[in-house]
Amino acid sequence: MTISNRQTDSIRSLGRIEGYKNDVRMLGAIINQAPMWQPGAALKKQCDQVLRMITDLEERFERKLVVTLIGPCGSGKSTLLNALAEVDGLSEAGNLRPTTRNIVVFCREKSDAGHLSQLLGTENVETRSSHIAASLNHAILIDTPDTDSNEYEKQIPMVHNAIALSDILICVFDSENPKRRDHVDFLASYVRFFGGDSLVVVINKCDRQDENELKEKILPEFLEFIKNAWERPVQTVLCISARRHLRNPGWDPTADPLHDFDQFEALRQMIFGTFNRPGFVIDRRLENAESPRDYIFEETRVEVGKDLEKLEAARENIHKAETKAVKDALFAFKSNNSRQRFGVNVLLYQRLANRWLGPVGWLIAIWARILIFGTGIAAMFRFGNPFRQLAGMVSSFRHFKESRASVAETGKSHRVDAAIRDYRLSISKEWPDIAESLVKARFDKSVRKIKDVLPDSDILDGDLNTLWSDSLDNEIEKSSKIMSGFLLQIVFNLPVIGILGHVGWITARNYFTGNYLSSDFFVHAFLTIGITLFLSFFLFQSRDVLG
Ligand SMILES: Nc1nc2c(ncn2[C@@H]2O[C@H](COP(=O)(O)OP(=O)(O)OP(=O)(O)O)[C@@H](O)[C@H]2O)c(=O)[nH]1
Ligand SMILES: [Mg+2]
Repeated sequence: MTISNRQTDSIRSLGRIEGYKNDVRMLGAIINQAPMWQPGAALKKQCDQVLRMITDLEERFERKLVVTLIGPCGSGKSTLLNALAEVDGLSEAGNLRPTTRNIVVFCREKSDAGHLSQLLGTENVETRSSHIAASLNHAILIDTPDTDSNEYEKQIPMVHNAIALSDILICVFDSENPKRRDHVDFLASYVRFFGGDSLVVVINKCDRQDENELKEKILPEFLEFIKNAWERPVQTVLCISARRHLRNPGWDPTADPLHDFDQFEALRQMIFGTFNRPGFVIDRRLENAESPRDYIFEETRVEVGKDLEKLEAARENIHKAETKAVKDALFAFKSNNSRQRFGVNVLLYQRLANRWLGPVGWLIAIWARILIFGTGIAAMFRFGNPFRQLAGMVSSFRHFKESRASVAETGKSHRVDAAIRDYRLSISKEWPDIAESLVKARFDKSVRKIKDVLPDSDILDGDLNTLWSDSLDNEIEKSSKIMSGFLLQIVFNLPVIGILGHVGWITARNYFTGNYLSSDFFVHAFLTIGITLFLSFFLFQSRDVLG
């Protein structure tokens, strides 16, 4: 693979990692939307942790692969590192516990450990190298202090941080006591983030066990134990004897190795071959970013799954209650219909007055004024009700919107209050049942208090008002447009304009011939024009009634 190929691979991988982060962020946002659902708090916390992990991983994307040895006190981590480095005293190993108090970084260049030292604290990190380290081009190896010694208070946070910065965990267990519950549990919270090839389990000191017992009893039992504790099987398990591969194993004459079965070479190959391969680090990090993402989604799925039936029942209840509440609120709005229709009528004529031209337009403008200033006069002269036409056009929801016209005229309408009251009342009646179903679905008990659940009445009121006024405006605009078509205006204006033209022509012709008309003619003409105009207007209005 050429350098540029690797670079494009790395860019592509970074893009995918960004995508994983986005997935986790979105999941967090969804969980946030249900703050009363109790499992959500823990899930959100884990989402944040996963995000942090992926971000850390992204930041070290260009750095060498970090392979970390981790295990309980005295399991042989330091001995294993020494055996791999081919220098016996590289990391202090021994019988006095704990022997390793710091993070020991085995790497090629001192600078390889710079980033880790910075993040873990320079006083906590020691750097070592040997001639073997020269081959570590793409990986670094870390020995950690144990987490169960009497100095654990200082060491545990250090190990936590080291794990968070690792790409591969090599968990070292002591074959003499592999089923160490405390340690397996300590690791359980991490291993779920290290999937597939990122997790290697090593059983050390196998030389102390009878070969058959090791293969037929100790190993299978351990695998079963760890599968249960970590809730999944481990892909790679190797039985080794680290001490055997020291320059000077220094066996006690009474404690020679009991057999030769040893998978140390496979482990060595894995670390210096596979892990150290260029390109491996990119694939590994990509997968290491994917596993926590998958983990948190799976975890959420499991948690939601536990409550799914109850949540669906609650949703059904809420839907029913809401439909009923809206109906009740609508009913409150529909009362006192004539007033609200009048409000709409006023608004509609104002729009029509703007749109209509010609004599009929003038009359519409006058009519709009009359509607606004004299309710009494308007009632007397009312020929038809254009609103009826409007009323047929939209569904009952529009009655909400219509009422806004009266609301606008009279300020804050008592009808809005009534609707909100009825809405609340209706929901309150159903709430105990809904709340019970939610509590069963692990919602916080405070969900029973309806006050905390329904929006504040000012907000509800504001929302409804805006909704109605917007829809009403829209509706009136639409109707006024339909009622002001160009052809329509010509048809209704034509009779008056025709007569006006005719009267004008007669008047002008007689004027020029010196034959002056009597005032009777003008009174007559004026009345004809007036009557025609009123008739047109009447037809215009009744068109809506009939149409
Ligand atoms: N028989 C046998 N003993 C081993 C083997 N590996 C390590 N030991 C011994 O186990 C003891 C502890 O080894 P260390 O390497 O110090 O263990 P550690 O896990 O680094 O211990 P801490 O740093 O204290 O957590 C030492 O006396 C080692 O010689 C092995 O493969 N076989
Ligand atoms: Mg050690």
